[in-house]
Amino acid sequence: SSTGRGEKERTLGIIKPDGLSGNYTNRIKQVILESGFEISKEIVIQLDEQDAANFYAEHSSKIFFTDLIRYMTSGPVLVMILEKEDGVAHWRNLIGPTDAGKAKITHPHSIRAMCGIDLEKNCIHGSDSHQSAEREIAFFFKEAPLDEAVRKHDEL
Ligand code: RTP
Ligand code: MG
Repeated sequence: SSTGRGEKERTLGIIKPDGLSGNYTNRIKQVILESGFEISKEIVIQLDEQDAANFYAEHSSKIFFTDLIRYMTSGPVLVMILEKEDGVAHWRNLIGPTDAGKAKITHPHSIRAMCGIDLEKNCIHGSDSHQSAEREIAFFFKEAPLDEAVRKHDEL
């Protein structure tokens, strides 16, 4: 949901290992910028199994979980904070449906249609709600210095 008229909403995007190794980064960023998003932060990182399991904890009981963790740890990922009015909904719309194979038919202009392959290897992630976005942004970009100082002070 939007944060209000004229105000930007943050969301999280991840170019998954297949997107990065397939050299889709520049094309994806072009689509992002042309669609009116600002990329306010970005990092390239290699997730380990624990990171990926924590990030996708909501799927821990699914049959595809083990495959998902293997996929997300198969190489580095590029994590971005994206900002736009009603950013969460616009970003989900821009990446397209989870199954990239189907996206090629039903949403040919989506990012998943451009660089994904199937239900698993869909090349890009998008937060599914405002609340998820804030959790996921904190997961990758802990705004540490102040928070940490406050916590340490509270522990004294
Ligand atoms: P994401 O969280 O990565 O943006 O994807 P999503 O919301 O469209 O889909 P979600 O249900 O959250 O699934 C997370 C990721 O798990 C992989 N997946 N594999 N083999 C399968 O049945 C299956 N289903 C999902 C995909 O990589 C999906 O993006
Ligand atoms: Mg999801």
